[in-house]
Amino acid sequence: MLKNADNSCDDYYYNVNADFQIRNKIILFITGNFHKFEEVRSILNPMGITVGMLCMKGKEIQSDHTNEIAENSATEAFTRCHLPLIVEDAGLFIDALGGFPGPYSAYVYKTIQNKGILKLMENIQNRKATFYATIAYYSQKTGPQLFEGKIEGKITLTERKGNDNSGFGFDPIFQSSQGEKTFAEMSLREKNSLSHRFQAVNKFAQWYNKQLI
Ligand code: ITT
Repeated sequence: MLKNADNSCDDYYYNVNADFQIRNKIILFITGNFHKFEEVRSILNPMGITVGMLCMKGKEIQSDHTNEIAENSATEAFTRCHLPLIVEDAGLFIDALGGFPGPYSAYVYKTIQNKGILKLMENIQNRKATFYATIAYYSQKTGPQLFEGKIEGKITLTERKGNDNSGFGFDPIFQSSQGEKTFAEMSLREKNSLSHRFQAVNKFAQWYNKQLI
């Protein structure tokens, strides 16, 4: 990569490279979560969009809404790598807990994990929960573009995983209202046909493919 002495790159270089990337439908997905990358990749590939993972964690702002967090992260990432990119912010919002863990999902999963959530939900009858996801795309040409997805469901009474131990994060305790299986009991294909991530990524792909015509 051509770099200046201060480690920045010329706009000219970035613009040429960004055009090349756009023409060839290659987008960077800025994430530190390989499971999210795998899901996004397997949704986008059949739609003719190639995505590469770039693990470049920036500062994440505090907000109650995935849109604001995703837009801010995409804008921040673009100022650093100047290439067409997406970021995704997702979270599990539990009705009876006032939307918790919501924007704190990553931290809560790392600390109290699924067992901690089930403990908090002990003796609670209302188990309604919603997964939200926002995909934020950013390129020089378009600026930030947001695409939302959500899926309603409930928190199960116990953790439930499939035989192949698939799923990640809260998948073993989330059962969508569209079926009996938890996300972790579904194959990747099944989860990708209805998840919050699928809804957001699919909206993005429909929009993105129209931009290129
Ligand atoms: P990034 O680097 O992309 O930010 P992250 O793991 O921090 O990765 P998010 O902030 O988008 O991702 O999501 C927060 C947490 O919510 C994530 O770490 C998971 O524990 C959980 N989560 C998100 N999507 C999920 C899904 O489809 N199934 C289960 N858990 C999910």
